[in-house]
Amino acid sequence: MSSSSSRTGSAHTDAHTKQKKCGSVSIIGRPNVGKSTLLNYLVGYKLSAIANKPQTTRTNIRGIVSDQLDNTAYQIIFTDTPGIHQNSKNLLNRTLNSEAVAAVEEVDAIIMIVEALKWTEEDDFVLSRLQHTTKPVFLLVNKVDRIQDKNRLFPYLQELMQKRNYHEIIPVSATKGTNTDTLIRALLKILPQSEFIYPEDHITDKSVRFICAELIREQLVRNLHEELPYTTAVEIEKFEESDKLVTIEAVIWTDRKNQKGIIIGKKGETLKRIGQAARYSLEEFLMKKVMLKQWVKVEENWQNNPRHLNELGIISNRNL
Ligand SMILES: Nc1nc2c(ncn2[C@@H]2O[C@H](COP(=O)(O)OP(=O)(O)OP(=O)(O)O)[C@@H](O)[C@H]2O)c(=O)[nH]1
Ligand SMILES: [Mg+2]
Repeated sequence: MSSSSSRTGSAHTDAHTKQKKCGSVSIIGRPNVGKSTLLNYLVGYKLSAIANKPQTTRTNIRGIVSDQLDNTAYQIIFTDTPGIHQNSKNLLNRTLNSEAVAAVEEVDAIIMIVEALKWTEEDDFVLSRLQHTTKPVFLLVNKVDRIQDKNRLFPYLQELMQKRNYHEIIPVSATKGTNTDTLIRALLKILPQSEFIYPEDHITDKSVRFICAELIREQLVRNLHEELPYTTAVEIEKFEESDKLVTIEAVIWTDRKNQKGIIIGKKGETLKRIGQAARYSLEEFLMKKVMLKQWVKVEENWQNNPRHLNELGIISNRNL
C-alpha cells in the first residue's frame, strides 16, 4: 500500500464475462451537493472527506471501481473534484476551481450533481463551465431521500431538462446508494471497450498517507466552526506500519496564532475530540489499530504559498 491504496477481494473477470470496459468519469458540481459522498459510496471506502460545509474537498481524488454488471467487466475511474464556486479570493480558492475545471477534460463522461429541488445560481455557474464540452453529461439529482413527496420531483426534473441537453438525468441518493446501479448501467453504455488501466484491487491513485491526512482534515472541518477549517491543512509527518498497529504523526497547519488555541481548545479538549474521531475512521480505513499523535503549527498565509500548497498535495496533481 505504498504508492496507491488497494483493497483485498477484487472483482475478477471470469469465463462468462463477454466484454471489458474501462473509462474515466469526472464528478463535478457546486459545493456541498454530495460529490464526495457519491465517490465513497461507489468505491465502497471512505477516500474523500465529507462534511456538511462547502469546500470540503480541496483536490481531485480518483476512486477506482472494478466490478461486473450484465456480463460486462468494468473499471471506472471516478474523479471527485472540489466544489465549483464563484468566490476566488486567494490562491487556494482559485486552485480549487481550476482543479475542478481541469477534471472535465480528457474524460469519457461527466457527472454533474445537483440537489433535489434546490437549483441555485452556483449550479448555473457550473453549467456555464460545461458549455463547450462535447462529452456526455449525466445529471444526478441527489439527496432524493430527503424529499417526502416524490411527486414534487417530476416537474423539477422536467425543468432541469430545459437547461441543457443532458445525456441522462438520474435521481439518486448518494448516502443510501439509491439508483447507483442505474448510473453504472448508463455509464457502461457509453464507456469504451478497453483493458483495465489499474490492477483490479486498486481503489485510488492517492497514497495511503494522503487519504489519512484527508480523514483527519475531515474531522477538523466537522468539529470547528465557520471559516476556521478552511485555513487549516493536515500533513502526515510519520507513518509507521507494523503487524497490528499503525503509528501516525500529523501536523495541523493553521495560519494564525489565535487559531492554534481554538483548534486545541480548553484543556486540549477540541483537539482530543478531533483526534478520537479521526482515529476511528483511520482504523476503519487501514483495518488496523492506530496510534495518532497530532501537533498544531502556525504558518502565516499558507493558503497563498504555492510551495506549501504543493507540499500538502493540493496543487501537485494538476495532471491527473
Ligand atoms: N440526505 C442526504 N444527504 C447527503 C446525500 N449526499 C450527501 N449528503 C450530505 O451532504 C453534505 C455534503 O456532502 P459532500 O459529499 O461533502 O459534498 P461535496 O459535494 O463533496 O462538497 P464539497 O467537497 O464541499 O464540494 C454532507 O453532510 C453529506 O452527508 C444524500 O444522498 N442524502
Ligand atoms: Mg467533496
